[in-house]
Amino acid sequence: MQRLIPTLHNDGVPQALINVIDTLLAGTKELAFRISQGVLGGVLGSTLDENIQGETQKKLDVLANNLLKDLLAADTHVLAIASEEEPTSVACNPNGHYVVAFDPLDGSSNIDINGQIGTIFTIYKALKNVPANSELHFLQAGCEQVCAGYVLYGPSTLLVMSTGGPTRCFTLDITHGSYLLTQPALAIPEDTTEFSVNMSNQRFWSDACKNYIADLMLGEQGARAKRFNMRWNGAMVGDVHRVLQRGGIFLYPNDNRDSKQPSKLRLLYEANPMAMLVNHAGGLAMAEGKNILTLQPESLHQRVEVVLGSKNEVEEYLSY
Ligand code: P6P
Repeated sequence: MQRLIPTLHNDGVPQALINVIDTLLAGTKELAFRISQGVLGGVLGSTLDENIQGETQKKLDVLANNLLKDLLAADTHVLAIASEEEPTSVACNPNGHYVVAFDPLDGSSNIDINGQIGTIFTIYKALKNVPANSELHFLQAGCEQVCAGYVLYGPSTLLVMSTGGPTRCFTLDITHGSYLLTQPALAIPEDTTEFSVNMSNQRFWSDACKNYIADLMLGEQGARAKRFNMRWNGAMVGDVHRVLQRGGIFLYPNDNRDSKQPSKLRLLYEANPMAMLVNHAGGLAMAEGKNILTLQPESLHQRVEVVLGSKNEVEEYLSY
């Protein structure tokens, strides 16, 4: 099987970008080991701190963030990084031409129950003539991403990534620490019978969303001519990976729980990278009726609605 680096060379990825990807993935290999150690590696449980999102930080959140931040800050090709766990972007190397944003550990609530968790990352070319510590580097539209991906720490450790071409899946071979190309081009089936949403928020959704989900629940007894199944992992990486592998529609719709903040998922380091992966696998990724990749970000930790997956099913949702 082909290893990651030759695959990237064959795809025409610039050497400097290959170096940045390799640096980031070195961190994910160490994380995969630490996570596999669980309590033995001292990585379970929570800290006494909260992050910028107001969420209690798990020990592994902090460990993962510091590991990736330190590795990338030492890579001469990295101008700056941004992270779910960092209030602002962090300037790294003045001569770097790339900026990297990441959710170091998505699905933290799954850590202590040995559930699926992952690292989501996105890479942009740095803007010219803009200071290294400017957040403007990270306010580029998702269509400007030069690389997007996630590492899913599950029964096996998988890397799913696109550098502008097909969405590829690599499997970590722990015997020699390499990511091997195991699926050269993921393709999301255009139709599905599986949806993924946190049903406990149902009373807070828009009427359109309530009606769409109600019809899924009615299945062949209602407006839809088929029966649907539901899955919710509590970690976007796990739910999106299922959609990329066998189709489905994943929804985190706006809701009115908090009048000041209708959305939950973050645009920069959750929605945009997943939208690139889904689009390059033939699916759709929308927010309030617009293609997520076309949105103009306004702030680093901006949140956004996410509805993504099988093309025909997302279009059915939009028709409501
Ligand atoms: P809820 C994890 O905290 C996350 O950001 C996503 O990975 C996941 O899809 C979502 O939030 C889960 O949210 O409200 O179901 O706990």
